[in-house]
Amino acid sequence: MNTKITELLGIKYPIIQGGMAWVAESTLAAAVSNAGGLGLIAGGSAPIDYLRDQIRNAKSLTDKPFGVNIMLMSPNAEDLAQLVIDEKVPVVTTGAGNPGKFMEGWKNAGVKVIPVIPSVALAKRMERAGADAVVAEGTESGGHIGENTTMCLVPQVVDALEIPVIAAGGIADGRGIAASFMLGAEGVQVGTRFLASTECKIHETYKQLVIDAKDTDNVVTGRTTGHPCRNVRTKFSKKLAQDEFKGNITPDEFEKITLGSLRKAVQDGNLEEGSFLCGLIAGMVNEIKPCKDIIEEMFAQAEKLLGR
Ligand code: TUI
Repeated sequence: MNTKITELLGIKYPIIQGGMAWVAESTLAAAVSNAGGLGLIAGGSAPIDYLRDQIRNAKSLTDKPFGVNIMLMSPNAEDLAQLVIDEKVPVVTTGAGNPGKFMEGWKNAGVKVIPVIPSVALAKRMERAGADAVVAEGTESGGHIGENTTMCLVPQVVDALEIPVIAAGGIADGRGIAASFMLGAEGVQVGTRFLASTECKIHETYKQLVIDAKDTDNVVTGRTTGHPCRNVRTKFSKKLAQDEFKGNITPDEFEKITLGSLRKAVQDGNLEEGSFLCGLIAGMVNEIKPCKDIIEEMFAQAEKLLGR
């Protein structure tokens, strides 16, 4: 399945793995890249030495292209922006902010830049700044989200830009890929489906929550802080969202409660204090499989639906 994205990135299938903070490490990234997609290591707010090790480990696990996701709200974003240049990482995706100030350095170093954007306005700005493609991410996605949906955002971004658009948010099977292509996307970004992959190193409790989740088992926290975040519904996430809604906690208290909560979910499977970030499509994710099987099955279904 050749598209502008497979050509741009030199990959077999037009699929990139979501840059999930704390989740997307070198083993998962290499598995996705080895299966013909583009694996990503998430910078999150991890220390630079750890990320350098992760990048080098991915290089030892795959000879295929892989990328790094830079979460722009991280205090380490500037150092990581330089690290990807020093380590000659071929692709960068960015999230949770505007990467404009790093663009020139990356472009000069030959790094392909794919910002994740939640709106047409930001997409246009990214194209003007020299982005190679954008990920148009709908509010169905896990983690930090915008307001617009994949169905509405993707075609509007496609119409507004010349560069290729990758659809994200709510895609976990071949129907999601086929639908994205119908909306004009040239590729897809998939996060939640890879949480339930054999190679994903998250705590078993996290994987089981994703597998068990029904369509409605989802909660958005952080609406009062301006940084809404989509999670699996647990007692913790439900109470947090309710307390926010009722005005029972201040944004400062919210920050204190959620500090370190991603790590507590991913590493400890801590149901009392962990934030299990996850997209709305989790209800359709019911089985743990190797990344290769996930990707091949998704594209076999998509190709059939698209009549290719
Ligand atoms: O970034 C993501 N998803 C994430 S980041 C993350 S870690 C985190 N945890 C708590 C609070 C915040 C982050 C977990 N999940 N997706 C891409 C994404 N980017 N979604 C929304 C945006 C975005 C928002 C505003 C991109 C640009 C933007 O620009 C505002 C501006 O500066 O103009």
